[in-house]
Amino acid sequence: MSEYIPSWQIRAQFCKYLSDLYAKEVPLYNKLASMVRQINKEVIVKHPELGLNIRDVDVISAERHGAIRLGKPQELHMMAKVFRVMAMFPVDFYDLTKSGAKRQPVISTSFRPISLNEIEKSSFRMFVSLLQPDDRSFFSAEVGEQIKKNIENRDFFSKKLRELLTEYEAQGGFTQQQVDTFIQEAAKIFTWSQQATNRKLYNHLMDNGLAIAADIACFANPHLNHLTPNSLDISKLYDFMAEEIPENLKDSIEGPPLRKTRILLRQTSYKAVVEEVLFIDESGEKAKAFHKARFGEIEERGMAMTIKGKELYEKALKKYMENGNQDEFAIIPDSYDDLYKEKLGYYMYNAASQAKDNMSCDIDELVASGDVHITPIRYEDFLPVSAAGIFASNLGNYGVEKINQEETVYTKEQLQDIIGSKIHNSFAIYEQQSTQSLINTYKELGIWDK
Ligand code: OOG
Ligand code: NI
Repeated sequence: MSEYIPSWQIRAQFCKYLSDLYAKEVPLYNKLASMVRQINKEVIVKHPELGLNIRDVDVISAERHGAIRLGKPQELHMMAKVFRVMAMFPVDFYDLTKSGAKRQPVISTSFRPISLNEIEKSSFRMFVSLLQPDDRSFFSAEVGEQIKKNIENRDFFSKKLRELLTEYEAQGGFTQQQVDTFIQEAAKIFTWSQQATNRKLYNHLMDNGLAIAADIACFANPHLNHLTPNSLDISKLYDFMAEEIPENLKDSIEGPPLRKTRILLRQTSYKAVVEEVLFIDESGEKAKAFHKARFGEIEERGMAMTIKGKELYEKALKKYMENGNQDEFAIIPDSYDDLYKEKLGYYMYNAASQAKDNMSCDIDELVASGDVHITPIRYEDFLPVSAAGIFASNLGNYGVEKINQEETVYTKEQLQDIIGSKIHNSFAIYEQQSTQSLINTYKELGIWDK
């Protein structure tokens, strides 16, 4: 037996460490986390059909994701190595320079577990964005250079962490003692330092709707900007937040509206808290200022959708963004059977009967006859327009509305080169999971070898 700790345990321990750290650093987040647990408890009691146990409320309410923003390619390259230890791999490419009403000068990916087994054990993931200071539709050449210069020499990966990563590569695993040090050292990257640099650049960026660039370029390390516990009923929790913390609440829930069937991802947040920071300039001169970066978010995950399903969602979303009418989403059927029949969502297949003679090998017939059960696969990714909405509201509605100059083209390949490995395609992952369960079901029903 290997003495090494399985990666899912490192991921779960890391998530818990960050959660405790963030709750300590941001009292409002601590309050949010307890509100999440309270509403989840109520849902579990009221809906026994969910098959959830009240004893598991802490696990059910644990964080599903966090987010950080990086300033330069080397930082992303190193971060990817840190995530690899926790079996968190890049999935999907999000270009936020072109998403949503307020554009942001970042491109992003999500580091997450990929296999169902890993996801089940700990689904924690991290949304990671990389600033694009060379994008001339956001920054002049002069400002772009100032940003780059300001972070040129920063290095928030401790010597100990680098050593550990080398050891990990050589050994292929970590002992619990190494895990403890790894988590402590990795968590340092995500802490809040209160110290900022280059007040002139900071003010310039803030004055020009580029709060995100200020948040990235004027601090020594990429503080965790939010964590997101899992909610079983986000609409109910939102109403509760409206009673308890009304002054901080984002004014809407991102994603699909409330429906009978849960699809994709619904999320909302309380807005970033105002925190005092101390600028120390080159001359040594100190000045106090206030910065808004750290917030708390909640999410409720539903079914992963096929390419066809997501296209339908995007079509409805586009219209909704134009006219504000939620009825636009009615083009997406609201029953799991219809979603299945129209091939809009991904499902796992399970044999519900014994192998019989003359069994059909048409999966749709087997589902209709009840010989095979289907269960929706949960969506594990993000939605670019929702992400842009979350960014904007937490940056005090900052963001650039229109790009006047020629648009820069960002590609998944560019981001892959920086990361140093392939960025997975979420559709392919869901497709593979669904197909594998279909094959297993055929085998169980004796159809496979016929
Ligand atoms: C990330 C915003 C995106 C989400 O849940 O869509 C995100 C950020 O603010 O850095 O986390
Ligand atoms: Ni988020």
